[in-house]
Amino acid sequence: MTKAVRYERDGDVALIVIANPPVNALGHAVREGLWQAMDRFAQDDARIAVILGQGKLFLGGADISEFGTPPREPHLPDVCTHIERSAKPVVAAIHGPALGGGCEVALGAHYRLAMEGARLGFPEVLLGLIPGAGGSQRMPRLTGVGPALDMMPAGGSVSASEALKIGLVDRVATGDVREAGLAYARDLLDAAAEPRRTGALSRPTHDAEAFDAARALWTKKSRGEVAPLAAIDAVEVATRTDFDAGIKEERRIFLDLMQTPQRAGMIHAFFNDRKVSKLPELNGVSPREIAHVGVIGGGTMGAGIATACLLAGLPVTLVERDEAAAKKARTTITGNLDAAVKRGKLKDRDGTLAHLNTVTDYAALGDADLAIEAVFEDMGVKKDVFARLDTVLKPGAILATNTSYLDVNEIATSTSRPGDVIGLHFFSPAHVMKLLEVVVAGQTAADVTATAFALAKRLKKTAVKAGVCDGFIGNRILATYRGAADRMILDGASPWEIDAAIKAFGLPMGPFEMGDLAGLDIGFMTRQRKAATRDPRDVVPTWADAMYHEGWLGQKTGRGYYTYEGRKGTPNEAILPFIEEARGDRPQRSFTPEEIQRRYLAAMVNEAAKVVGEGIAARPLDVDVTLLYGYGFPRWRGGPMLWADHEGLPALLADIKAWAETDPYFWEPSALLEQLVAEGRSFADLNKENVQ
Ligand code: 3H9
Repeated sequence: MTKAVRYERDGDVALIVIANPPVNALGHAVREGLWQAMDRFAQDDARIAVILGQGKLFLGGADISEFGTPPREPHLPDVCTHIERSAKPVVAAIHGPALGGGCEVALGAHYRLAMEGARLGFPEVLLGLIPGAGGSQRMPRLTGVGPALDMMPAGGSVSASEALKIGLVDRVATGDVREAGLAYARDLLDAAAEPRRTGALSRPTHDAEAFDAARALWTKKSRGEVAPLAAIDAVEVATRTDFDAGIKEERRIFLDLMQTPQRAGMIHAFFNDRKVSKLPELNGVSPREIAHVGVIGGGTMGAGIATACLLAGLPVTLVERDEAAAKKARTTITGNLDAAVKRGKLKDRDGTLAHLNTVTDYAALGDADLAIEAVFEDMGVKKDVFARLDTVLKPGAILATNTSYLDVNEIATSTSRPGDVIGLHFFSPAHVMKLLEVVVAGQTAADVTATAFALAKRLKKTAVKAGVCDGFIGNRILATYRGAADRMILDGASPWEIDAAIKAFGLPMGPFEMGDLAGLDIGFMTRQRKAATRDPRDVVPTWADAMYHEGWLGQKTGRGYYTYEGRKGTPNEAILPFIEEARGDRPQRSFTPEEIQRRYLAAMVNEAAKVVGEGIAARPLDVDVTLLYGYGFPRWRGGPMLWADHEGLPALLADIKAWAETDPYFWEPSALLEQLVAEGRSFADLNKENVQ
């Protein structure tokens, strides 16, 4: 037996306990230990075995850190089959998550008990894979193809009671998992229960309609991601072949996917999700306690932030300038909560709403531990709000601004406590979007930053630390790749070609569709704001100004780069004369989708390298996470910095330098990129050097 698996006895019952913290991942030692435990069970006089996990969960799945290394025997599919072939009955007693390979071990057992609070699921597609240890063959045999098609392409999971309903488990219990597992085993012994092998069940019925519907849905949703459709294929295999052949075919698909860059991209993203909050400067720093949040401003953003806090169980006091605005904010928040109920994210709307206090007097914030300002994006207005907050907030309270580009250091000067000031840049809609940029200003105290990260976790958001600059990490990089798109228009590409190419790359929207959705007045205002400080060599999209003056502001006016009927847009060719005028006698050329993608991505990466080089982002991985969660960058590509590493930094820099010959201002290479190329290093190397 390995250290990771213990074999114990309680009377007639063998207990096989997996103890591999933190998540009982099925690494080599666990697989070997499970194999040996099953051998021992076969040989001793125990009459039934219970497999369970030690700690807070059953099994977190295959050990992801082993992916990409040569596989070592015993392989997980064989371990599951070894369990299933046991001549004596085996029970899986599941508490907490049983995911991927963990769920497959449970399916290898003959009986399954789930504790309340357990979750069974197959998240493999979120790693660019499919279940690879019999899950796609055993689950449909137990539940029929419907639940498997709901779960596997989505990487989803079900609760204990849902699992019972669909036949994935046999019993749900409460209390201690070991006690419940023993009790179930004894009940099975009393009933003289025999081994019941899922692999021996008959083939699930092939439901052509269900497969067609699943393929149609995932062809649309997956945008170039291959694993969801491969998961559907694997489930279909279960309906067409016998079990052994099905297992072989599932393994083949799994191993093929293991070799893909998509798998590498998804796993890069998985580990970055966790690394992003590990900052050396926060080691040993305790966050402040947050029990009451104040929000200033109840527009879309403020109401979204208040909703996010309420959904996380935090009482909110929202300050608006008058009764009418406060009432409107309450209505917006109520609507947000109603939508959360509809999406199944909230049960008790009224109870949650009872934690909202809408007021017009800052004095009501006296008890708040954190106040988040979400008022009009203007330095004077923000400073006024912060000066007022400074007078009413108790000592130790945190003053946060939701600004998306303004200088947080300057905002902090309007208070007597700059150490308590921080930027919390939420993305709209704030109660839905996962990203939170934590903007750490010059004097922000370490425990204030730690509190921001703790808050993000509580709000179920991914926090990225950013430094102060115009646009921080995300919006600064966005401004640059939007600039690349504008330059391609001047050089001969159409907005619609650019949008199509960017969507083909895997983003949900192209830049011009995005502009239409956000409202083209926003871009116009930004250009106005920057006009005074704009470098004369910069390109101004004069056609976009002309569109603004026509009142073509995008979806909200029914016309922008596209003309809308409902949400569906068709190219608005009436903008072409404006574009022609902007092009003047500039030489024109055509662009292939690949050329468009390369310029757009190169601009993104070049600016991102500047952002890292200047210390605005701590590491390349912080940029990857920002673009993934805030800007729709396809997760299966891992992020722009991983994309750049795959493309090869020397080739990318060579392209940037070639474009710089005609447009040296825009394509000025990042010093960091040049340095990495000169030293033969990659962004991945930089990540490794800067991760704890
Ligand atoms: C699979 O099973 C394939 C099979 O079908 C076929 C095989 C042949 N491996 O998330 P946390 C680390 S594919 C290795 O903060 P939580 C994680 O990096 C796999 N490491 O905890 C972190 O490390 P660190 C399918 C893993 O309590 C630490 O554990 N399974 C794994 O919030 C704590 O993680 C999945 O996709 C792993 N499988 O949530 C499940 N999982 O402390 C992925 C975690 O150094 N895991 N780590 O940063 C999860 O969803 C969550 O971790 C879980 C616990 C819900 C389990």
